[in-house]
Amino acid sequence: MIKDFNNIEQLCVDNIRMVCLEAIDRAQSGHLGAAMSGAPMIHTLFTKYINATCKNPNWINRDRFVLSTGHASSMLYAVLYLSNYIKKEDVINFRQLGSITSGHPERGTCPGVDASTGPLGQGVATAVGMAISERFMHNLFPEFIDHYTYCMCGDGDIEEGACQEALSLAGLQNLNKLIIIYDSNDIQLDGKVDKVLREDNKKKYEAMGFNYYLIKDGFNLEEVNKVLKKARKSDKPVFIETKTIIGYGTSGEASNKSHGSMLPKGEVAEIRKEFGGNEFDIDKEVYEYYEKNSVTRSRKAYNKWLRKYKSASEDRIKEFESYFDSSKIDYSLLPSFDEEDKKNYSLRKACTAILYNLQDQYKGLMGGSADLGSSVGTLGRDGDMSKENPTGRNILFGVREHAMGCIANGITAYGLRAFASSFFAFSDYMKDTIRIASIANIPTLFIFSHDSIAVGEDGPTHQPIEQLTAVRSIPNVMTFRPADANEAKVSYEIAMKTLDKPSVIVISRQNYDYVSPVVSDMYRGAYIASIEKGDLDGIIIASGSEVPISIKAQKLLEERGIYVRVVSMICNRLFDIQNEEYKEKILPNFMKKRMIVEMGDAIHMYKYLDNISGKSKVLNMTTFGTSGKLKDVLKHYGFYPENIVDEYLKIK
Ligand SMILES: Cc1ncc(C[n+]2csc(CCOP(=O)(O)OP(=O)(O)O)c2C)c(N)n1
Ligand SMILES: [Mg+2]
Repeated sequence: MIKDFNNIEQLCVDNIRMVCLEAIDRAQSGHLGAAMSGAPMIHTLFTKYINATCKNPNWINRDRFVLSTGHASSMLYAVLYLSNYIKKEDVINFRQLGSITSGHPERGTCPGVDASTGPLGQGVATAVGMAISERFMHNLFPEFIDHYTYCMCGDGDIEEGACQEALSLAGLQNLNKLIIIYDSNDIQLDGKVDKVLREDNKKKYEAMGFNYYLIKDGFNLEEVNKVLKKARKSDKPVFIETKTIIGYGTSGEASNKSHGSMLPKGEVAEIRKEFGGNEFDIDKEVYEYYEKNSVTRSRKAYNKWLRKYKSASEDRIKEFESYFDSSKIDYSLLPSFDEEDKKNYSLRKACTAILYNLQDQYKGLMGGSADLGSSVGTLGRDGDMSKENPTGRNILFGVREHAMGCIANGITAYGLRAFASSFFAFSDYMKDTIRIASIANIPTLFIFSHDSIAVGEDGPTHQPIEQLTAVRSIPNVMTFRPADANEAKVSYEIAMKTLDKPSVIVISRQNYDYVSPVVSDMYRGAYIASIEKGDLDGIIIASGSEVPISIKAQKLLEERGIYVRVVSMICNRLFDIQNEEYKEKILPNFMKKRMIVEMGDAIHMYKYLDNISGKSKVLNMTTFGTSGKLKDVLKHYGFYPENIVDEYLKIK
């Protein structure tokens, strides 16, 4: 790279490239290839288009920017540095323990990062969620919300199902302020892209409902600028393919050697020597350019918005802000369920009533299902969201679970609140989206029904076994498995009030035949669902639909003069953080005789047993289920009161 002070924009791009190379070289870790190929696009976006300001990185009307190629994080950090979000030391400390410039961008860790990215494909889908949110809010508050969602992606992204699912939906929804910029550098980690992907992108994305633009030379800044300008006037979402060269200017140029490998020792210093200046130096002209075209330009846009915002009526502002604030929900207004209701409601129906009530009280809540809305009972208010009805809060995701999880995360990260739902067996399609929500502290609501082998006839493919363990294992996730409508109501309330992590609510398919009144102990994760009627002999710990079966077993034992307690473990993570006194109240230490009843893998329940005394029994699933009538399947695997009694009596 040679400096050309007569071409300031090129000088900016090359300074960015130089700093990226040095940050990666110093860390001896990172991905230089995509930073070299993507630098012209990210530079153009930040200096000409993106309105977002370090003065208030959470400005609600900022343009959203998602770097779906999270591995190219160094170039994002470089422009965030030049735009005053972060310091030079942050760039120098790239990928070091405790630094805010982590290997892949992390929302909440580094200011200016709108989405945690790295798992390819998901960034694009998350951006679709943000674009949906923008359109929703723009239609309600055009004076406050009017911005674009930009997303840079790469070959790996567009090969991913989640990305394709999301783009297909974005086309259908006609999200015309969504601009996807695809770094088409022909290379990915294992080699040439055309060994694994050969498609006519123009035809493909036009067929999906996009306007497609090709930038033949992605390093031609005028061309990049011209196309971006056009893209902003589009009547459809935009897919811009920019042809570039991976690892440009390095010895690994145009080959997969430059994807993530380190350059030979001394090469970066050589490039710097030729370029001029010292390590991590930025030319004065570049600072000045960014100060004017990124920092000041954006700050002006922000100040202009702020003036307009402040001049709006108090009522209007209050109404606007209510979409981003769920704290006004009055939970005492949620429906209550008594013995009578169980005849009228399946747990799913009860959840529909709860969810409707929450949406009626809080207009920022929206969501839907992957074509199972009426089956899971998770329907949004105000009609189906569409181009014609952009404020409809029922999102028909189609059978696109992976994208649905990401889109819900995008909506929730935007500041609204989304729920995403399906059958529990298919939560596997969404697992990484729950995981990303957790890492990024996004409180998305994931709602699953058909939570056990009690699905019956649909058989083992539809009967979750290990899924409970899977979601309970994800750090920072609240997993609720309510046994009845009132437990479900409490689960929803806790989930809605939990703003720094996602919640997973798992409910049964079958009708529930048990109703407990709401008691305050339910809010502590586990409570005594049915107390022993005499001297305590042992404790049965269950969750979900196994609670009522266990209570029936309790009654049978009672007839024999054996008194057990049934504990409903609604959310083990919540119970685990209660104080010792409460834990002792529910699971007294002296009582070693305990039994777990769980119609799935129960690994997270073992900790409530006493391994030393051996006075314990676990009735759970260690194999897949089988197809058959619900009753027969439960009988086959021993999930009926008489068998629980038999198993309990075996505890010595
Ligand atoms: C879901 C997922 N699978 C695999 C990876 C590992 N990975 C990171 S970058 C990459 C190559 C992607 O190719 P491309 O988007 O063309 O990036 P480029 O080589 O151009 O930098 C792979 C496989 C990942 N981050 N996410
Ligand atoms: Mg590539």
